[in-house]
Amino acid sequence: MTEGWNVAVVGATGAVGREMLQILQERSFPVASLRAMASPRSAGKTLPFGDTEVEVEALSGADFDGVDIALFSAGSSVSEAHAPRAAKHGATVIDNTSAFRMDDDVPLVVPEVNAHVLDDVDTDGGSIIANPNCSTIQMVVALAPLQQKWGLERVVVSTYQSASGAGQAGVDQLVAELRDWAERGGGADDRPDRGGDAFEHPLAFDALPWIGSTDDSGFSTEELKMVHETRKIMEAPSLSVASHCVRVPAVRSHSESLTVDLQQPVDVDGAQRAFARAPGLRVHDSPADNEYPTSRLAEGNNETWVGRIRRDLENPETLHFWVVSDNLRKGAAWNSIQIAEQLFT
Ligand code: NAP
Ligand code: 3JM
Repeated sequence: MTEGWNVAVVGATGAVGREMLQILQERSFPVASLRAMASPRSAGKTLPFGDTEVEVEALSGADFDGVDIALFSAGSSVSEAHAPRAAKHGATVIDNTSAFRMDDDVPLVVPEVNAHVLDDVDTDGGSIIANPNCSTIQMVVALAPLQQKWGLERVVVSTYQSASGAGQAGVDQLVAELRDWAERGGGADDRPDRGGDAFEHPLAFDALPWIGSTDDSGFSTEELKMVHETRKIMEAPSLSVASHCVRVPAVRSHSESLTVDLQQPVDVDGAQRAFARAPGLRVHDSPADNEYPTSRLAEGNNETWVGRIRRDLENPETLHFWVVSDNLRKGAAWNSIQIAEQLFT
């Protein structure tokens, strides 16, 4: 390996980590050396990286000496335990977990929305930068052009989140349920009747209105992340956000229905134009031709797709629309690598 940066991917064997390796290659990110880290279970395994392979190290025994960029994606408790250590050894940490997102001194970044907060980051090492939750990221990409042109009053969002949002175990549970269903006969009465490693209930043939844990508010942690992270990224501390997060049996990509009250009347053509001009967004909105964003449309690409754009029947200041993006890409790996590109290339 040649000129460039020494990069470590923590959680490299996971759904997000594998996507990180893929995107580093796709983007020809200047990687001088690559280290792949995961749990001791994976130590010694190899992962493909372009034409080569990289051997996985156990994070617990790994030092970060010489690492310039550490991309963390192994859960919040792992980041809490190891990201400060990596930063102390001189790495710039880009963390995909919820561990540090709401810390006042940690930038929470979606480059299309608030790239300017990266201007103050010292790339000589020691900084931690947080990547938002997957559901928050795609929502703020779509809200940003509305905020700029019409101002935001209130956001109501319902999510339809894919199994891969719960990592590889989520995909594995869904696939196992469908395989068992087919083996049991494949009829309506053969549906799975108990949950698995990733979800408490069967996900196949159902929708589960509960993601994460909760506090006394009755909202789930996933819903609360969407409220608080959105306010921080959009620099709108009193923005009204109501969120309802639901797991659905899609494999990849999260979908969201949004109802947004604006500060001024909006027209559909103007909203379409504002979305179409906004960075990272693609409008796909011709329902009469069956053109609207689906999880399959978004899967494997870096775009955030918007469609079903319509003005409220009663209130001219209210816009309804549908937003879809690949949770493992823009919702995680791609957003992190965009941050790395902005800081280091
Ligand atoms: P995943 O498929 O379950 O992968 C988890 C990764 O973490 C694996 O590489 C695993 O290594 C590693 N890991 C687990 N425990 C570890 C430990 N004690 N020490 C070192 N490594 C450990 O999950 P994922 O979907 O990739 O997500 C990883 C994290 O990214 C999430 O927990 C979340 O904080 C964040 N995130 C996920 C999404 C998403 O849409 N999935 C979006 C945004 C952020 P082994 O293979 O060795 O077990
Ligand atoms: C998405 O406690 C945990 O490790 C939860 C892991 C997790 C997170 C998180 O909180 O970091 C799983 C799926 C997220 C996220 O992006 O917020």
